[in-house]
Amino acid sequence: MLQLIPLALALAAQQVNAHGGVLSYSNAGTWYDGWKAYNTPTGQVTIQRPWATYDPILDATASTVSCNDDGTSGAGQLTATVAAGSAITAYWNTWPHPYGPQLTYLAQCPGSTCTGVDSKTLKWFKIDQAGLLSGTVASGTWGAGKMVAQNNSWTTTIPSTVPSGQYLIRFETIALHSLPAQLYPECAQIQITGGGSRAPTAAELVSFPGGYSNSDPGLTVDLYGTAAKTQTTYIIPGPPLYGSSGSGSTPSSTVGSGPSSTAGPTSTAAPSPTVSAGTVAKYGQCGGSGYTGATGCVSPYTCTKLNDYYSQCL
Ligand SMILES: *[C@@H]1O[C@H](CO)[C@@H](O)[C@H](O)[C@H]1NC(C)=O
Ligand SMILES: [Cu+2]
Repeated sequence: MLQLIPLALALAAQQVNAHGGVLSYSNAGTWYDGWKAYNTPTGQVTIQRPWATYDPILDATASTVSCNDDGTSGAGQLTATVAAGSAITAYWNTWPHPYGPQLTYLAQCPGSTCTGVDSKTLKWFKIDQAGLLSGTVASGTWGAGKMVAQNNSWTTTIPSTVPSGQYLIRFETIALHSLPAQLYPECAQIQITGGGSRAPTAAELVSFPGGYSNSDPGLTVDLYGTAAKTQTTYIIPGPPLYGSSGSGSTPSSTVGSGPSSTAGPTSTAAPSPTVSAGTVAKYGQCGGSGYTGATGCVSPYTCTKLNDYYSQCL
């Protein structure tokens, strides 16, 4: 019986260590500590939305899938001011799951602040994604592996074309080492300044929950099956990337002419478009190993290789 106590403690510790979330952010030299999920909510003051648990979300349609909590803001909720075109980095704990995609979304809040706005009521658009970067589904390098390799962090550039305003930014890593897929999203409140005039098109907008379904190919891929040994493609879940669908100035109330014909809650299995020349905004991704989105930059920018994984319109 005496042996059971240390074993139970070891298992409990392992369970916490096995998962986690976004613990902090940085932007333009400013550091932002995040919410501490296992501390009392009382007195917590942070730009991050409260979140409940280090455990994964195993149902892609769960009510918690927008921001890993009930969607509400904290009592001490802050908002970071972030310039359009600047890079924002999210930092995870020492991350144990290198097999799966990395995704970053924005959602604009309707009023003068996101504080008090339920994240489940917002429309989200994807500004960054990295799926299978090289190799095969069984043994290749994934976006999450890149995140682990770069200090358990992921840097996203706020597109300069995004309209200024109040937003939630949702960083997400998805782990595919076991099924159902494990979703780990966390959100922070930002005010984007100096932005542009390209609202996301209707085809680029989804709700969370709603943006994923449990049958999405990107959430049901089997890393250990025979097909995975030769498969070199992977369909990242969610809507087409911001800037890849429809024309550059289509307002969000108009249905875009992009490849995803509907943006309804269950229409999310659509893969990112392969080619849509001339639609990627300045600073948007236009190439890189494993990248499957649009490759043409809006005038006058050209697709510029930054490294093997990332080319950007500059
Ligand atoms: C790595 O991440 C930690 C936070 O998890 C941060 O404190 C540290 O500055 C980062 N190191 C570098 C070189 O960016
Ligand atoms: Cu885990």
